[in-house]
Amino acid sequence: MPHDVVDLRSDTLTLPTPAMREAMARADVGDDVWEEDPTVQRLEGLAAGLMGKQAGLFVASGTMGNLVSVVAQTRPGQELVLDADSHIFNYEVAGSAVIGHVQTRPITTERGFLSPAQVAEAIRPRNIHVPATGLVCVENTHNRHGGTLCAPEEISAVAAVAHGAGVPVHLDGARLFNAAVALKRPARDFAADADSVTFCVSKGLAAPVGSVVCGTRDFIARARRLRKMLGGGMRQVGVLAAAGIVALEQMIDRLAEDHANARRLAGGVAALPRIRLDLARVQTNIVLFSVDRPGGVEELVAGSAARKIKIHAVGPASIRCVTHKDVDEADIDRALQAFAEITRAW
Ligand code: TLP
Repeated sequence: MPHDVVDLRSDTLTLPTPAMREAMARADVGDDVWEEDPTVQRLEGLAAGLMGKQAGLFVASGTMGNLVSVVAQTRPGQELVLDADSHIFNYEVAGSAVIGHVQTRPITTERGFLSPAQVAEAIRPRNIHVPATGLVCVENTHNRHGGTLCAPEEISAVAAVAHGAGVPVHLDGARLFNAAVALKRPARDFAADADSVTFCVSKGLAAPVGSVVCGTRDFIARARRLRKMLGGGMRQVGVLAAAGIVALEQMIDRLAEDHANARRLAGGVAALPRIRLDLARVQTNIVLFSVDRPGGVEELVAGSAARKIKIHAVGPASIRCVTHKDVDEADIDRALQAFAEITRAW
């Protein structure tokens, strides 16, 4: 059955699979605030195993996972070092500042990843005038840089510098499995030197809700208290965790299809007039491009919508398309056909 609407706005729009619905209906549940939900415990154990960490914590969203990770590992008045285009800095409603009383230190990078030298330079000296550096964050894959990825070794190199200064590292791995599949490396390699890691089951892995935070038992105990403080202590939430288990057991390997579709889309988009797209940056399931024509973004978004293709402007001159399991090759070709019609006169 061809899809009526082709939705390229985000992989968060994926619908749960029939296997997920089935698992949700059958899930054994208990009160998770009492730590009595067996399905949540299974998901957390599975996640911790995949990340090579002692423990996991199921949270409502990537935003909540990042927030509890930041707050659990910093003290008020400390500084959080991160890329200037990071999700935490741009799209998490300043939670680190509001809840954690942490100052962010955004650093501009070329493809979303701080180099070890940049981290070394950003870490504050001991000095009565300056804040202490509390945490370094890495985002992989990188959303605002268009799904770019970094290798496990790059994270380890950054962590070595941070740890040398006594500073922990958090990995915002909302789309970590996309990086793992693209580089054919186990997810745990990326998390090896991160003190905490968050990944989402609700994006390309297609579960309806949720992320898992992983780290040491002690860190997870602190994160659990913070989750409760934020109102994220959920009760018979095994019905949601059940879908997360299916996501981890069945949906990781197929991310390769999304990456192939992203390359197909990018190849077509790059050939359109007045479009700037760096094909070397199309490394996973995100296609980011800019439109070099006043009003061009609006024309493309509206023209696509009129053809039942949903795309998303992420800046006055840029558009992001995200591939996922509810978009197939035929949908990509339909989107390319629409873009060609809209830009024909450009
Ligand atoms: N990203 C969403 C939007 O918030 C922009 C998307 O559609 O891409 N880290 C990264 C790298 C993310 O891309 C996101 C979500 C999050 C964290 C937050 O996850 P949620 O949406 O579950 O809070």
